[in-house]
Amino acid sequence: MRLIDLRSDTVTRPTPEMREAMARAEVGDDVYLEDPTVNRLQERAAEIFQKEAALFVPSGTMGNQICVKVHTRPGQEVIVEEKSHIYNFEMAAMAVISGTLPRVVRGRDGIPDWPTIEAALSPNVYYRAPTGLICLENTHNLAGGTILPPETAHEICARAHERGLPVHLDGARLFNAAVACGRSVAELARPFDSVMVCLSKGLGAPVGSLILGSRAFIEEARVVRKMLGGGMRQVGVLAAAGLIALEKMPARLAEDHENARVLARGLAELPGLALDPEKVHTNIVIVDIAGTGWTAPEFVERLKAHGVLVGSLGPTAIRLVTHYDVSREDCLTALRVLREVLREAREHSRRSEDHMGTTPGS
Ligand code: TLP
Repeated sequence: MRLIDLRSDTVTRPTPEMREAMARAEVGDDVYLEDPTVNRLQERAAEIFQKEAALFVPSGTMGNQICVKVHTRPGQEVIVEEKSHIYNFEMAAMAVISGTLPRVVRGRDGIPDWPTIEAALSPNVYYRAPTGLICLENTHNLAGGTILPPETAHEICARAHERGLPVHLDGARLFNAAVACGRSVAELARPFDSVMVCLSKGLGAPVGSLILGSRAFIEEARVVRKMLGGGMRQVGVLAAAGLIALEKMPARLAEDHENARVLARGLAELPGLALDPEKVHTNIVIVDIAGTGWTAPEFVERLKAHGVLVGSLGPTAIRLVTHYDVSREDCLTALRVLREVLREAREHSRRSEDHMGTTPGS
């Protein structure tokens, strides 16, 4: 049975063009700054994002954590949104690696506003840990791929900079945001002091993320990357795929967004599922399944038995992510499977109610 894998856009496999480029990549030792393909990827990324410099890193998590470390010193607080990846899925790395304390704020659809952030800034007194950094996320994963409005980003960064505070962007899916709101990634990245963007999610590269920032920032980031064991050698084989991800793949992300909307509209019609399809603007669909009577892990197992893989997020939420390796046809098949599984569930619960004599009138 062919599986339809909607767990994440991280599952995408390299395209034939990427594999070809990987096989042919010119390489050197990148710790000596001598890998021509890595150098080309970094230069090209800096150009596309209109930042002074870029650094290729093994993962989004390492990219985010290098940025936290370069921006802060131990004993400082970092403002993060309560559902952010940096806070929920990076294993307390900012505490372990940077000695910093997350100060959590709540956002609407993952997007905090400046007054909320301002209220969480540390007062300027010696017996309180000072705020060292603010982190934002675009698109916001756990909020369902929501887009950080450029105006909100500008406002937060401008106010933060007035106070001498840097702002980091977890832009793992910044290309999705750019395509969905019709702006360039350079424009969305402009107000931020550092940006992390992933090549290995919707853009389809097998491995790798980039950090972007000033030349001085990237120099320091390279030192921290090495300290964390992220100095890579003939890594041009990966950068070659990254270059194709960067140049060619953004153009097709609109297709993933349209597939996600098709899924969302279809799911919203199914009994027991709750979501607002109007809120789906990129490639992530989060659905509350409390009304089915199943837990998310049970529901995920049922779907898996029918060849559809989705992710579970907490006790009653599931996540479906569209990407290069799922077609419109796959999405329609997944919807049919979901409808069928939910119908079986209703029949099952009706039969057991009959059996227990709990059906009204029995
Ligand atoms: N997200 C993964 C999981 O870790 C949840 C996924 O399947 O979506 N920032 C954001 C916003 C992310 O969504 C992710 C990965 C990362 C950072 C970390 O990237 P990696 O997995 O390369 O360390």
